[in-house]
Formats: sequence, C-alpha cells, structure tokens
Amino acid sequence: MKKTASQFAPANIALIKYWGKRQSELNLPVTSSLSISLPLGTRTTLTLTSDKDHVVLNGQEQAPGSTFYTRTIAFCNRFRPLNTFFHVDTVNDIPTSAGLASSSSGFAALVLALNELFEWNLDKKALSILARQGSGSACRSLFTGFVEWHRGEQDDGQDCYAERLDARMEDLCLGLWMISEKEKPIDSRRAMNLTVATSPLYSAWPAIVSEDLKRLKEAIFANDFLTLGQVAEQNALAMHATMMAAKPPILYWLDESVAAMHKIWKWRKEGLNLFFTMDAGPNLKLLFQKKDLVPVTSLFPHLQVFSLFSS
Ligand code: 2P0
Repeated sequence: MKKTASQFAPANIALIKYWGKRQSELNLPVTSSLSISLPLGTRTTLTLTSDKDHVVLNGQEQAPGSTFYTRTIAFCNRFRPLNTFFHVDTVNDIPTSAGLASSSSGFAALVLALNELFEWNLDKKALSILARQGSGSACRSLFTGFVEWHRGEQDDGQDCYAERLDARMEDLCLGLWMISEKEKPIDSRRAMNLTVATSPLYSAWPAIVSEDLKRLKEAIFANDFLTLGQVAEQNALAMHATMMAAKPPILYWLDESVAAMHKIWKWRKEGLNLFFTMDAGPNLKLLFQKKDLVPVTSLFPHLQVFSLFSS
C-alpha cells in the first residue's frame, strides 16, 4: 500500500446513449452504449491520512453531506483500511454538472487512483466493472478512443464492462458548444430513473439502441463519418424524446439549444457535414471533420474543439 497516488481519466461523450438501468445497486444498464473519449477529464489524487476525510473539488473543500462528498466517500468506504482516512483531491478540466460527463471521468480517475494506492494491479476490465458501480458511464472512461460498454446479461454485473474498439477515425472532431454551465435542474441519475418509471416512450428505447449501435459500429469500422453523425444525432434526439414524455416531463434544452439545432440543420441542407449530440444538459457537442473546421468555427465562434485521434 502506498501513501499517495494520482491518476487521470478522460471524460467521454456517448454517441449511443446509456439511459436507464435494469438494476440500480450495481448500475447495470438496460442497453449497451458507445462513447468517444475526450482529451479533457479528471485528475484525482488520493492520500491516506490519520486525521479525517477531506474531499476537495477544483480547489474547494466539499462539505460533508454535499452530494459530491457523499458519493466519493461512500465509494472509498468500500476499501477503507482500519483507522485510515482519505484525502481526495479532484481537479476537473471540464465544468462539473454541466452535462459534460464529469462524473464519468471522476469515478474512473478515483478507481485508477485506488488501484495505484492499494497496488491492486487490476486489469482494465476489472477496473471498468468497479468504476461502473460509482457511476455507470465511468466504466467507459478507462479507455481512449471509441469505447463500447456491454450491457451484459448476468445479475452480478461481471459481464457488464467497457472495452476499447480497435478503430480510429483520424479526422473526427468534437466541438463543445457551451450554452450554460449552470447546475442542471435534475441530475441524470434521477432523470433516467424517472424516464424508465413513467415514460410511455421508454419501451421503444432498447430496440432503437440495438439498431443504432449496430449501424454506428459498422460506420466506425468503415470510416463512414456521415453515418456516424446521423446515427449519433438521431440516438441523442430519441433519448431526449423518451424523457420529454416522462411524468413530470424532463426537458434539458434551452432556447439557445434549439436555435443551435436549427442552425446545424440549415447548414447541413446547404451541404456542410455537421451533426450534434446532447446529454443531460442544454449544451451541444458538435461532430464534424477536420476539413470543415473553418466553416464550423465561423458559424459557432468560441467553439471548444477537440481533434479526437490526431495525437
Ligand atoms: C451517457 N448519460 O451515456 C448518458 C447520456 C447522460 C446522458 O451516462 O446513475 O452519471 O451514475 O449510472 O453515468 C449520465 O449518467 O449515471 C449518463 P449513473 P451517469 O453518457
């Protein structure tokens, strides 16, 4: 056992969304999903102390009882040695709770840091299974590139893990179009549970995902950007449709989100290969190819652009 450990994990953006659990305790999803990792993410430094637990997020001490403190310490408790306390220092280079998947990189970085601290030497599959128990989408943040999270069949979740797809799309770019960094009105965990419990459209979701996942994987392996963009955009809209039909309805979009969608559709009609995906928040993630960087950034000034496979 070491005294301190520090690890980084990338944030990931789902192209085929995870929306709904078949079992909440272990975060077992109703469907498989597929993501792309960003160069941004979370660095978590763990130190064992004899003092008391401390959780620091982006330089700010978190109050015991706050959601972030409670979820982090509950996870650490599973591995706590006798008479030992954790100092958890987490730095996100993406806004926390802005629908930019910071809980995904957060739990992945925490699991990687625990693995280093306690010298478990677990493989990526085992780490992915552990990270999933902190937050479902975290299991995809153990990897770079395209990542598939397998739904699995078992009740114990041992076949429910993520793995990297052996494929690249060299010219793929993702642009973050920030509309609001404010805390969202309902967190994604509650929103997905409410959707499963009350949305009459949810029963259509598993079949949508299985068809979209098949088409997306074919597109990735064929280096077919247009199909990738189309499928990712349709899948995101279908997810949002299921939640709009929940009772009460869940709508993360703001006026500016809808305006951005119309702008994208207008320019696509004019021949620009630009698509979007959206998560549990008002911000858009634009998908395009490197060759279109100039027209896309002139339409969306101050877009934060990531070239996903270039390094
Ligand atoms: C995703 N989201 O696939 C989807 C799309 C949000 C929209 O995974 O309850 O924080 O911790 O398993 O992983 C966000 O949900 O939920 C999420 P829990 P999580 O990225």
